[in-house]
Amino acid sequence: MLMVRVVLALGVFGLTQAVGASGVLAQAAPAPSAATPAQGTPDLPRRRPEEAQGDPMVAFDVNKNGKLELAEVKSAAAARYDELNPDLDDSMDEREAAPVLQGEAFREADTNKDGNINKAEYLAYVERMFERANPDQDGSLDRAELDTEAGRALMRLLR
Ligand SMILES: [Ca+2]
Ligand SMILES: [Ca+2]
Ligand SMILES: [Ca+2]
Ligand SMILES: [Ca+2]
Repeated sequence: MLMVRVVLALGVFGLTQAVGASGVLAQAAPAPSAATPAQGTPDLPRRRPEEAQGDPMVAFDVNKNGKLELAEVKSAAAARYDELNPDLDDSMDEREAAPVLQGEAFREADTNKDGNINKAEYLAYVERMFERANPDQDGSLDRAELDTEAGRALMRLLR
């Protein structure tokens, strides 16, 4: 009778140890690898590029009057030009300009036809696009004007 109890007790003790050990292993091994994608993946598909770039009114309306004036648009365009032309050589080739100007638009902006867009050409092109987006010629773009094809084309030159 005593022998049976001892064997039983040893058996239960051994079982508890095995479960305990495998329980520790199960928690220690998969936990870090499972936590990494769980934190990274759910955010990525939700965040669309338009949301990441934000509202143009919020981004560029420096004087907060609810409209974009030509000066605000040109200052944003100048900053974008510097960003796209990190060698600061006042000459944006077709490869550097690709995020904002391609094909016909690049040739239209390149008014001296040297195959490069200098900053003055870029700002002059931005100004022409501003005028196209501003049919009432009141010197500023309101939300309705930004929400036209010409308005959206202009915004693509700024970011
Ligand atoms: Ca403004
Ligand atoms: Ca350059
Ligand atoms: Ca040029
Ligand atoms: Ca206007």
